[in-house]
Amino acid sequence: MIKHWFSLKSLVMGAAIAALIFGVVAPKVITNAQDGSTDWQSIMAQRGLTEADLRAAVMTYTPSGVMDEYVMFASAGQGGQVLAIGMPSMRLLRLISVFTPESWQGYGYGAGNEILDQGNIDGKEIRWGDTHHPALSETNGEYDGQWLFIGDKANGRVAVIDLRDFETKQIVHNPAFLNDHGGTFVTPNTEYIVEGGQYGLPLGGDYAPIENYKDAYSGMITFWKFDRETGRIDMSKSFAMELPPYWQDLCDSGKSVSEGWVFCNSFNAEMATGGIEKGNPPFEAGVSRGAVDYLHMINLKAAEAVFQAGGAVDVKGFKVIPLEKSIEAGLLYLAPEPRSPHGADVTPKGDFIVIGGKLDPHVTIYSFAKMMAAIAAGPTEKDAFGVPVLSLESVMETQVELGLGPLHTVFDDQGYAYTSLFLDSAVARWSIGAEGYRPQDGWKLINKTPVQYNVGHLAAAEGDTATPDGRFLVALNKWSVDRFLSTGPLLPQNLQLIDISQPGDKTQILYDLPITGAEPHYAQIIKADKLKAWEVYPEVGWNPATQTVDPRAVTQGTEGITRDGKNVTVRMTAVRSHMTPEHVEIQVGDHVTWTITNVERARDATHGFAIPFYNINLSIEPGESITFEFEATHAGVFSFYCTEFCSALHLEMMGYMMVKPE
Ligand code: RUQ
Ligand code: CUA
Repeated sequence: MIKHWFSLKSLVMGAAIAALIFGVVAPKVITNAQDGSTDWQSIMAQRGLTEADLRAAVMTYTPSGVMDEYVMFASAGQGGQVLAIGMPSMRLLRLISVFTPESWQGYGYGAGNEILDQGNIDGKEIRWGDTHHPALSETNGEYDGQWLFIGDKANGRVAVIDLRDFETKQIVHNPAFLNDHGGTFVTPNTEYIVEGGQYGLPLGGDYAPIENYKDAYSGMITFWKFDRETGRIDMSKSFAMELPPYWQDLCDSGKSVSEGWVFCNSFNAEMATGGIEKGNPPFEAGVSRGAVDYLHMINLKAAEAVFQAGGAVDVKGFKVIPLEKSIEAGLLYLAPEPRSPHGADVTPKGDFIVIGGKLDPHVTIYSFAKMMAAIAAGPTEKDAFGVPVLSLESVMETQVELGLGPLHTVFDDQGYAYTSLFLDSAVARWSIGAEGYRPQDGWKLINKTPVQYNVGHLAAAEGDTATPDGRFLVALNKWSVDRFLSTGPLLPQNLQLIDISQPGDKTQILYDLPITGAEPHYAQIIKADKLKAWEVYPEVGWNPATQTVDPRAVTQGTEGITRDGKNVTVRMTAVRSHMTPEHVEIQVGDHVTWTITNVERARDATHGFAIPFYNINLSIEPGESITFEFEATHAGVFSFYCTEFCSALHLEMMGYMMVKPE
């Protein structure tokens, strides 16, 4: 299917240009004596590679020691984590554990437990998440490389990751609601992190019979106030809005002209309640019965004012603006969307909102200016709850027919939009026919790039900013089927890197990256030079939870074990290739508080620390200090050791914890 729109000559030139870009020296061409072909030509022939393949290789190959230009942060679905992937090499750089314990990073095995515990709900320990949509922090509508946010669809939680050390710092949960989907998205200066709901539920997690769905169930959107000073979400300044029990789905924040507004699609205006076993229409039919659903337009600026003026009520300790209040204050408007919509994506200039059609071959483009005019003119319709409804004609700019199953749309620097076509397994490139984009082309489909297979989201380089970079697009495909060697019935997902640097129908798949672990729903791609990650922790004794030196940190020469009744304190340092002390003698019944400080300053000199049986496993990065506690419940001799192969004498980096019987 790949069009050979480039010649061998342009390929060689491309290689030369790539060599210039990547700073590599073009290799000396070796001629094969037998047939006169050059070395790379015979390799091509041997491996059955085409010119297109070679072009893809040249565009992605990144020699050892050469850094990638972009970093993609992808969710890791029901694995509860986030992946950092270098682009264009598609090298996996880091897994960041967020909602799920992870032993390599020592997350949840003695360290990180207090962060995981922040995500407990009503005291119930929850140790996984379904991560969907990562959002990078923004300043003036541009990624600033400081923070990353990610939502947990299953349990309605949001996490904060600090991009100085790529570690999770906070997990929050709105006690008024148990699931989400339309998050996370940030406002252009990261004042708020938006967490949209998904399935209708009774507020506050209460019980209500499903027969009372319309009256007793609600939708929800939460606005988490982010405090850059503390690097944490401020619960006391965060609030939510009750919405009708339509299934709000994907949201996006307005930017530039539409800054201060938030847009969400929804897909159960029918308020279907399922129950196939009772002879009711199943959800899949009931939810798509009607001809239209509702785009939600939320005036966040005005909602914030209502919340600050005391217009929210308390639901399980969280401030929620009731639906009646939102209607009265003009915070919420609806507009019809074609049946079974998905995705809500704001164009780079903030002037249009694109909604995919799942069961409709079009994307529908809404004009923000028309929305404002229609609101000013006064909506004539209301929905079943009294929410004003703007007519489709009054707010729609146009529709573009793309193909089967349009879902999500991202943007580039050439005025093109890209929409994933789930049923077609393709990426549609289409032109935005408005001023500032591609008025010369009008609103029209340009080409479709087949992808393998069942594409969900797309991510474009700097794609959710006010000024996307273009160049690279990634299709996040749900199925890989025949793309990789078989790993049994459970197959990886397939992330495909696509070259979008050329105009018109010249798009090319460059690379397939199988992702194991779980499904990366969405990703954001940031220019690598915006990230300013620490090489080692700034000072020895650093506590990543507070991002300051921990007063409990241990310096060399001050190690030791002290006892106060049943409370034992172990103060330990780790450095290649020993831990001090090496003998830890305690008794059954002791409560142990154990601090280990990695006093290394060398980059990458991480030590692990495991105590068998006691379920302790830490990753102590250079400069880091970790304190963990446990009860000495079992007598015996336990060989603790470093789990990172840190030095030639790594195997000797161990000690004995001797627990005497009572
Ligand atoms: S949406 S299923 Cu991002 Cu297409 Cu979650
Ligand atoms: Cu430290 Cu191995």
